[in-house]
Amino acid sequence: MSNSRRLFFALSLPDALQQQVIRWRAEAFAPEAGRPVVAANLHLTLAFLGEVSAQKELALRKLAGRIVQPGFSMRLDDLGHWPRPGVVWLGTRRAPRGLLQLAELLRSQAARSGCHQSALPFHPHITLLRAATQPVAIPPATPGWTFSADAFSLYESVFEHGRTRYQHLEQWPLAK
Ligand code: 3AM
Repeated sequence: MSNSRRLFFALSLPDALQQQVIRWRAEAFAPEAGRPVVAANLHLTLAFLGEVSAQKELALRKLAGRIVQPGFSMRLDDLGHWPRPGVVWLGTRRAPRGLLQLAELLRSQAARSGCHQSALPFHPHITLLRAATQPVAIPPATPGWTFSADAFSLYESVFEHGRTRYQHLEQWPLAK
């Protein structure tokens, strides 16, 4: 499977929001809480595809290009810790319908194309810290940023030189 790639659909965070989040994170969490995700890697995963052949990737890109879904806004007003995967995350208390519909569509297209989909319900989140397997003091609140999504993207997860980097491959607009 040498020409397969590890892919996922996600929402990108605007650069300004990435910078606000990492500045706040440095104050809000102790250094030993976990390994901070670098600013450029902050994203909200919509559908994880796994290792995908070039042919399947092409088919999934075509399907993504036909999606007509409205853009949406959400408040990033929720925080949590999943000790088992060791993830501290930023999320929303009220996921907008547009977000849930988009994720559902991408996940069902992926499943129909043979990409195994987790049976766990979709929990929209932006991973802030990894390797957070010990108890973490979670701040009582976030600054309550508003995140507006007007597009979604396909990314490749590349592991090289001991690091994971997310390569942006293609973006599709959400309707106004
Ligand atoms: O950073 P988050 O949590 O949004 O956890 C992985 C990351 O999501 C997730 O895909 C994103 C890009 O790597 N991921 C990795 N393996 C996965 C799997 N087997 C997975 N999600 C579901 N099932």
